[in-house]
Amino acid sequence: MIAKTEEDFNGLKEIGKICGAIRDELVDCTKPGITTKELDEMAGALFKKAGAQSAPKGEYNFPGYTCISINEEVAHGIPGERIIQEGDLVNIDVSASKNGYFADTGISIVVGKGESILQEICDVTKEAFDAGLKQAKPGAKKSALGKAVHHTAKQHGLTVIKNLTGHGIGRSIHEAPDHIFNYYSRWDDEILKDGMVIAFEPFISTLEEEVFQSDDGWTLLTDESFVAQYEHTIILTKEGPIITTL
Ligand code: M1C
Ligand code: CO
Ligand code: CO
Repeated sequence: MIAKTEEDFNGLKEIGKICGAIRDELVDCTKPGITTKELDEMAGALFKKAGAQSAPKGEYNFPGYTCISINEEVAHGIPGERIIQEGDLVNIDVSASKNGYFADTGISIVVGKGESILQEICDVTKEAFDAGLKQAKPGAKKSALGKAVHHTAKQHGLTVIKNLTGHGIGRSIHEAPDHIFNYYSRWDDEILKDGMVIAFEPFISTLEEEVFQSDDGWTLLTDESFVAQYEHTIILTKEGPIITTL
């Protein structure tokens, strides 16, 4: 959407704050021994308390309030009986709506002491997000974000996932602009607009550049790579970006 009114800004900020707080709470509780289902039920209770609706559940009938993905699972992991272990790479992705406004945020973390490459991809993904954010201005090309993401990955000897993208958001979870790539696409000539609301979510990978879908119909997997994601909802303005999900 293009945020225009005071009501738009306030509505987007309200749900952004809720999603950001729930993401942080889930990250704090991501310890060895807890199941992804237990984390997800916490999110369900927190959404209820905040008067928010889970976007995956409400918009897609996803079997969970949040998406929680471990190791070979890159995104859209279904919360269940899987027990989190020391050294796991865990992605927590929280998206929801309130009063018709949406927010989407996610982070990958390493549980306790893990292989150093795992912390490295998490750090580089955050760095790629920051590099892309610098390009996120009204009047700039949307493709500048992906260019910055891929450049950051390559600087660290890493690569990006090419079949997952960021997206427009606001009045629904996924809306125009449809794709914010993790690489430079020369066919993408879209110009970012004042008030445009986007969910920017770089995916940085140790090796493979594509994910594939699991038989469960939801989970997106890799074969022999580790992948990290970092996502915020951002309102682009002439005065600078407003991150609603901080
Ligand atoms: C690139 C994996 C896709 N919040 C989720 C997302 C995932 N993006 O948009 O960040 C969507 C959740 C709906 C199932
Ligand atoms: Co998300
Ligand atoms: Co998203």
